[in-house]
Amino acid sequence: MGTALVYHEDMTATRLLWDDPECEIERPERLTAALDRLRKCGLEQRCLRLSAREASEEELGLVHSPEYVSLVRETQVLGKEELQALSGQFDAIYFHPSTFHCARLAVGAALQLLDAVLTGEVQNGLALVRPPGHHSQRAAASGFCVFNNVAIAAAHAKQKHGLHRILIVDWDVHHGQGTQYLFEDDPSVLYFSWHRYEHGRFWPFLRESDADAVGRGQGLGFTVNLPWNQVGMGNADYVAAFLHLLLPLAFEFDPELVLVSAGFDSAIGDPEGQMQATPECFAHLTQLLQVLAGGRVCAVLEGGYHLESLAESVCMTVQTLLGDPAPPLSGPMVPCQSALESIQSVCAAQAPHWKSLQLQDVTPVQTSPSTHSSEGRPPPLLPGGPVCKTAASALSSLFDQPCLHPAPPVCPAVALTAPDITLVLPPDVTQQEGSALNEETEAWAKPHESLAQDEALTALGKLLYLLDGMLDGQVSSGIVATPPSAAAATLDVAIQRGLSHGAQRLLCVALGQLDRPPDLVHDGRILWLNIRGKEAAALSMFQVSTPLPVLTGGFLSCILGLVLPLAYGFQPELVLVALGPAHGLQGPHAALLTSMLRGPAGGRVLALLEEDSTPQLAGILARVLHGEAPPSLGPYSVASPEDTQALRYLRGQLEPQWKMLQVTSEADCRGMALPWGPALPQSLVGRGVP
Ligand code: Q9C
Ligand code: ZN
Repeated sequence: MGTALVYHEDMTATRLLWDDPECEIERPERLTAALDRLRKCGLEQRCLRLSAREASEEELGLVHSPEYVSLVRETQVLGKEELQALSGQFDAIYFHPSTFHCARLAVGAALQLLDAVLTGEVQNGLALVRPPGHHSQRAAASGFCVFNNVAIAAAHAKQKHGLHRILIVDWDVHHGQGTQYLFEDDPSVLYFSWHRYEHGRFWPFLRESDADAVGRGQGLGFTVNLPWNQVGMGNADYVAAFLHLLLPLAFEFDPELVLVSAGFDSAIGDPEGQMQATPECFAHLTQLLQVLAGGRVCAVLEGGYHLESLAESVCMTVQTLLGDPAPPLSGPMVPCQSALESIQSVCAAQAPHWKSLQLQDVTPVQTSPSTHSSEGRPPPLLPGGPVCKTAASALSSLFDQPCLHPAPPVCPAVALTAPDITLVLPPDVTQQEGSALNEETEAWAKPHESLAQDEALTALGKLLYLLDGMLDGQVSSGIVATPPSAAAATLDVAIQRGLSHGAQRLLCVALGQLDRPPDLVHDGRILWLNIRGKEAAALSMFQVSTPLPVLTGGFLSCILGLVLPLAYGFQPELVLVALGPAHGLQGPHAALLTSMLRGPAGGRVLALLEEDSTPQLAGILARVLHGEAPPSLGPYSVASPEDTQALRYLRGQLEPQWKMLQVTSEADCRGMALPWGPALPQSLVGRGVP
């Protein structure tokens, strides 16, 4: 349905006219750098370009007082001295004769984007604006922000479009206190912000930026603050915050629209944030938000002061809005101690208001006194013991292996044998069909009795084409349908083929009656995850099974609390999702799972279905693999006690090895039993271990 990019060159006009080290970072080049990069990457050309309009004074009045609007209007005619004097009355603010015009364009851009999305003209979009908005309050400018662009957009969405539930995700590195104040008693706007806080020692130095500020009156629980108490937060910390905190709440809230206060001062290199998240991380954050609200995501620029980092992060965001798979994240996916403490304290503060957080252990943690300097990345978690150390080192040695070809932007292929489903194959895959690979297909099929019949063989042939296409980087994702009796053997061949092609890490998510192939290697190249409805068991860190929860809350906590943390920790080159016999998954559930597994695998997901699955299921999976939003799961229903127990049990088992599973800090899960000990294959032990 398309992505809008809203902009107006006039927004480069406002600038600092005097010396002020605090304000000089907010400069016109921020916009031109971002736009230039979007053009160079060919991304601007793929968007629907919209020229920003000025917001009306009535629209400004949705959140600002008439007196404040008049005050800003009057700055247009002031001289430099008067501008400087007035600016001094606010915190970290400069006015320029063009500021009023620019600030109205910034609000107008956000509104235009919102209207385009809510009328269905586009699916999502980004407004590239200056000045930013989230520090701006009803009657005050603050932190380079004059009018609160995102807050006005939210108020407009309620008033003009009749929306009832709007999620604002503020990933800027500063606390959007302006937005918080404007909606703190409003349950129709869920405001989530993470921000550099350092126990209150970072700007804007507010007590109400802490985790225990949860909203007031009717709005209790609808303000969610995640304070970062150390600098150096990185990809693992951000993704963990989304998986364990934001997304559970967001699914329970079930927003009709997602507004992003998209500041990129939370990215690596930024002088304000001092954080470590790479630009690719914003592709993942965007992708994670796109599963909400039917994919209606409106991102509006806030901060971001390192021009390179800003430009690249903007590109990552737009590329993902366009539906391209997120590039794999670099670096070990291990959240730091301080991040876990922060996430945990938010869970504790919010648990009374959200069912989705009640499954987690909510005992508040004591913030441990910092033993290291506040500069630089906090040291990684101390391993819980020798076992963890071995596992972690073995895993990191796996990551040293060269990567496969990167997946192409979007190029899914669908290979189905059922006649009533459209066959969509990219030319390079179809052309080879029936040629040399047929012999190879037969060779692969030979050991498997269930692959003897024609139908099974045809499906296998298609699977092998697709798989090779994916491993060579020609095709990003695919769907293959097999006869039910051939599902297990086909999956087995897919795994063997992947390994023989040189795949170093293959994640296999098997649903329904599909057993782990008996002769599978135990060397850590395969993470086998069976969601099959029997019992929760971790036979090793690479072999996990869990019951399939039936209620929405259980299903979501299984995906967000187990499957995705494992997948992000494993960083697979390829994911096989196999919907086997009696998988029991409804279309929307299967779509959500498949859609979210694109994240950790750089988009390389191969879905295996049974031939007699409905054409609707194949269609829905083809669409999510193409980057479309999965359909809504419907109203939230809480997880069953059994589901919660199973999840907790598996977490307890696997947390020491898979750090992305942690929501409690290390101290809390120490002492959990590890019945299977190190369970590391001999071939891995010692590899790359100092
Ligand atoms: N060195 C936005 O990112 N100065 N505003 C903080 C700490 C104010 C940031 C000084 C920063 C305002 C939209
Ligand atoms: Zn900021």
